[in-house]
Amino acid sequence: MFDKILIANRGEIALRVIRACREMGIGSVAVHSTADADAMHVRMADESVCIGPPPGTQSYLSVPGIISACEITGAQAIHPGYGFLSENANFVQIVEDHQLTFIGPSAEHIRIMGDKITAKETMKKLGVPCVPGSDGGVPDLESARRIAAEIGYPVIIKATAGGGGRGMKLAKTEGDLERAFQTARAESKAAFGNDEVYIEKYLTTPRHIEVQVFGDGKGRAVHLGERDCSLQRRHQKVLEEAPGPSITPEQRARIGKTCADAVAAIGYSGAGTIEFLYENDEFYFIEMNTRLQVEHPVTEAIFGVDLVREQIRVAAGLPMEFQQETLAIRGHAIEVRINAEKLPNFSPSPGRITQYHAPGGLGVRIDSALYDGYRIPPYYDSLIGKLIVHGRDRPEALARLSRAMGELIVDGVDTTIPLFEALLQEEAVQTGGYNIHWLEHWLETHMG
Ligand code: MV4
Repeated sequence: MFDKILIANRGEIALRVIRACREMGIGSVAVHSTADADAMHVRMADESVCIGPPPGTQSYLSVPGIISACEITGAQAIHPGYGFLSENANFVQIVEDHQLTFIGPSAEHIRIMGDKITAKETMKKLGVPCVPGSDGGVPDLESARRIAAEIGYPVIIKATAGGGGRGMKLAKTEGDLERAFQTARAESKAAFGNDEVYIEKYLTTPRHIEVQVFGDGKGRAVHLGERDCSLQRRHQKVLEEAPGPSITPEQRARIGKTCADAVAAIGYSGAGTIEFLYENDEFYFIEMNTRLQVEHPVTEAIFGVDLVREQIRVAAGLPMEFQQETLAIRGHAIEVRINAEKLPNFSPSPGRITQYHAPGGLGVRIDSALYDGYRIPPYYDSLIGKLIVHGRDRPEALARLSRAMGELIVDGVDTTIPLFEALLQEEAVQTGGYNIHWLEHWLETHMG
C-alpha cells in the first residue's frame, strides 16, 4: 500500500480523498494555488505544496507543478478527483513515466472513452445497447443525409471529441440537416481541433441513467446499480438519486451485468460510469466517464461502500473487495448540489461565507470544504457543497432532505438552496416522474 498520496484537486472532492487516506493510514499531500492558501483541503491534508497562481490552467492543471510536488514530498500516487486532470490520458502517461501511480484507469482506457465514436464502437462490440445511428464517423453531408433518412428524424449530430453536452446539434427535419451538420463540424474543429462527428437518432423525452461500474484491472468487474441524474440545467446536474425511481430490480440486474461484463472484458481498472438515455423501458448507451463522479455518494449510501478506498486499494495492486453477490442495495439516497450561484440566472456568486451551519442526524452527509469566514474564490467551479440524504425508501429520503435543508445555513453568498426548497414541493420531484427536459421547462415557467 502507498505511504503517501497526492490529491491533484481542491474543494470537497479533495477532502473526500483526504478522508479516505486518513482512514487507511495513508499520508495525504494537498496541492493548491495561491488563491487557495486558506482552503480547507490545505488545512486538512498532512502536507501541502503551492503549485501556482489562481487560474486552474496554471495550478491544478499544471503537470510539472503536480509531478514536482510528488517528488518534493515523496508521494507515490496521485488521486485526480473529478474535472481538472482526471480524464487526461497524456497526464496519466507522464505520471507513469515518473514511476508514480495514477489512481484511476489506464491511459489507454481514458483515451478510448474520451473519443466518443471509439467509445461507442467499443461498447457496441461488447454487447452494450447503443442509440441507433451512424457506425463510426460521418465524413460528408451526403453520408449524413443517407444515415439520417435510414434512422429517421429527428437526429442529433455529435462531436467525437465532445461529450457532456458540448458539440451537439439537433436536426428536427431533413431541412435542418445541412446547417446542423456543418455547424457541428465547424464548432467541433474550433473547440477541440477535431471535426469528426457522428449521428444518432434523437430521443425526445429520455431520462439520464448512469451505471456505476468498478474493475480490478485484471478482468474482474462489478456494477453498483444506477443513478438517475435527469434533473439538469445546461448539462449541469442539479439533483441525483439512487436507485433510479423508474428502474426495476430485473432491469438493474440486466443492464448492470451487461456493463460489468463489458468493463471486465477490456480489463478496466477502478471506478467508471456508463451513461445511458432511458426511454420506453430501454437503455441506450451515450458515453462512459472514466473518473469518480461528483454524485458518487448516493451510490456509496445505498450500497454502504467507500468507492475512494476501493480506488486506492485497486491502484495499489490489492484485490478488489467488491463482490457482486454481496453488493446489495439498502434504501434510497438523494444528493443536491449546493452552488454559489445567484438565481434566476445561476450567475457565479463568490465571496465570504459569514455563517455556515451543516445539518446532521440520521442519514445525512455533507461533503463540503466550507467553513465560517471562508472566502470562495472566483476562479473555480461554483460547487461549494453536496447534501446527501439516505432513507429506508424514497419518501423517507425526501422528508430527510427537506428536514436537513431546513437546518442548513450558508450565509454571505447566494446559493442554489432556495431552488431545492421549491423543487421539493413539485409533484414530479415527489413522484420521481421527470425526464431530462423537466427542469429546464420548470425553470422557464417559474423563473423565466
Ligand atoms: C442525446 C439526447 C437525445 N438523443 N442523444 C446531452 C449530454 C450528453 N452526455 C448527451 N446529451 C444528450 N444526448 C440522443 N441520441 C439528449 C441529450 C441531452 C441530455 C442528456 C442527458 C441529460 C440532459 C440532457 C439535456 C439535453 C440533451
